[in-house]
Amino acid sequence: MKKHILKLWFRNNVAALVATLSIPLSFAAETHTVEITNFQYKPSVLVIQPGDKVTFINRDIVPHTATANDNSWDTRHIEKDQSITIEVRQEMTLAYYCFYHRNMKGELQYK
Ligand SMILES: [Cu+2]
Repeated sequence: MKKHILKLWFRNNVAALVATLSIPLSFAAETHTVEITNFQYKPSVLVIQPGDKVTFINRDIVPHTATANDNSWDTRHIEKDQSITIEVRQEMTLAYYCFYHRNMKGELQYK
């Protein structure tokens, strides 16, 4: 009886462990870069998958942000030649703008 329970426990937990490990291995998370130059996000539309990371680099003299249209995420203030990395989550709002320059718009897009 005891041996049976142990065997069952082992089987269930090993299966769970294998399942846990195989999820991150099933696709490789990528890190993408969006450069901000001349008051523009480049690329302005970036194709991503949940789990990926996006690094925003500011190449302008003035500070910028990348802020979700509904303000649910925000890089906040990015100084010249500084960068902020965010992680893409499934439920995330994909359209963003610059808090300081409202005409600056960018978009993340799922594959
Ligand atoms: Cu800006």
